[in-house]
Amino acid sequence: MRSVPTRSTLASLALGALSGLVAVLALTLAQALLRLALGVSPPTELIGDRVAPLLGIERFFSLLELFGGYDQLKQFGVGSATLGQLALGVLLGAIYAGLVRRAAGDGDRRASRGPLLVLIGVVSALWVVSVVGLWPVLGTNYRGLAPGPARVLTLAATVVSSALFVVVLATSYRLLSSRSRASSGETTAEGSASRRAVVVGGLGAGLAIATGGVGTALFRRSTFSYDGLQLAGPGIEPITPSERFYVVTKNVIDPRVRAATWRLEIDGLVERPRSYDLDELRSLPSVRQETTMMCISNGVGGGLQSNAMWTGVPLTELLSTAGLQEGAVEVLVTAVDGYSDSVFIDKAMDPTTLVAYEMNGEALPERHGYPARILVPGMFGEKSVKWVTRVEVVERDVKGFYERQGWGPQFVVPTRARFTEPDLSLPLSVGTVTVLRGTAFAGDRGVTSVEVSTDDARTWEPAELEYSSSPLAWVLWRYDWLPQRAGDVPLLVRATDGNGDVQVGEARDIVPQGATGYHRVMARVQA
Ligand SMILES: Nc1nc2c(c(=O)[nH]1)N[C@H]1C(S)=C(S)[C@@H](COP(=O)(O)O)O[C@H]1N2
Ligand SMILES: [Mo]
Repeated sequence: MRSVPTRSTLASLALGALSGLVAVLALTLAQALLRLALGVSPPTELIGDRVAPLLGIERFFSLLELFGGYDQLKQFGVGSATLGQLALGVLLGAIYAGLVRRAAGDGDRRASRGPLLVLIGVVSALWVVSVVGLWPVLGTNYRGLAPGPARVLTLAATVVSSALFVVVLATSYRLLSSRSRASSGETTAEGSASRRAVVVGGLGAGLAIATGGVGTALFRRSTFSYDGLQLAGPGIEPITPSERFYVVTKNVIDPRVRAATWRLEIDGLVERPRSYDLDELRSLPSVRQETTMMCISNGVGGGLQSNAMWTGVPLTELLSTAGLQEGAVEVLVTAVDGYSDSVFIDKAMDPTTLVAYEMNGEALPERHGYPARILVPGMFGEKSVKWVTRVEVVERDVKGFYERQGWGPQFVVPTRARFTEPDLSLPLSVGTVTVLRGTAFAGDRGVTSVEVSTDDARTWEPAELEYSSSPLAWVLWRYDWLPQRAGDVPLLVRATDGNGDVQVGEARDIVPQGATGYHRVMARVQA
């Protein structure tokens, strides 16, 4: 028969739970401080990166829909992992208390080593499970350490914080639960016990406040305020100001790379592997190159695209200096946030593929990859790895972060055009010329012409290219339209690329290779 827990058993379990809470708060605070100061990613954050590529694209998209966006999904991910960690801490505290009570029941107070050993065993087992599970992403470091040292630092941090948890748990539980020695009088014993309770409670409250404070500081640095920033009309400029340039990041908190520790390694199948620091990279002959970028998940008419003037070193120069070996198939590009993507060797050796360190004449902004990013014209933004630290020449096709999720396998930007002005929520008038404007982009093939249809794709009229500068960049077009009848009029736009190919009119989903189809909008025309 199971014994009914006595009140004091429950009291012990409660004290254990409280000790567990104090200990897990100490652990969480340590993790948060390490994240803030040294860019060490805690398991609660790493787990998202470990799981995201495994999700499968459909599941990923249905989760995005379920949570209402990437930001919300990320918040749910870290939030629930953190809550899970807190709950586990509390549970371990209660279990520990139960074990200690059981051991004390056996009479020998010295036997309390047993529970401590069990606690150490359980925490070690959890540590092993998380290290094995998170192994592929342990090389992440948001201050910019190279993957090798980053993995060592992350491992050291998990060892230290696990040990901290055990020590704080055992100590607070001892403080909370120990009766004073037999020699002391009852009142003093209770007095000191409650004093200790106050100390532990105060410690817990202090830790909670400190954790909240550091958590708030981390939240302020999080990407929630800008991830998914779109560039919408009206008033789209030829060169997008860096602050308005669209942003996509997998991270909850983006890297803040220390230029002093940053290195770019060129290795793998090369004769002379080497690494560059930022000064060395900047001292190499550079090019200025206007290039438009677009995310694979940018729907027809969407604003996950922007155009900037980049400065950098052609990757082909670095690869040639290193000397490609026979059998090179791809370069695998890795970044400080654990993100990676691959580029076929021909594209990597194309003189327009850059290691860029300036955007619009200034050092890359942090959110766009400071101190350096890869820029792969003609391919979706996924390939343009930010915060790059390593370019490894490999002999096989390696899948990137999103490719493993199921995107691709083609990442070539299809030709597409869109309307950006006027604001068509406002009505237009019959007989009044309206200036329609928009962008058109054809990867690295250039846009040679843009046409507009005001009769649902029966006839097409040429638009004027107001801005057209480089095959790697978008064009800005305009079309002066004179509405001739009242009612709802569908407007369509299409572009032709530098190969003379008219854009695909057939609508294709965003998943898995990026959307195609005409941007079709409705104008409300009044008499
Ligand atoms: N290291 C790293 N590089 C990255 C990403 C990332 O999350 N981490 N996101 C990619 C995606 S999906 C896109 S569309 C582009 C966006 O670049 P931008 O934010 O500078 O516009 O960066 C790519 N490079
Ligand atoms: Mo993207």
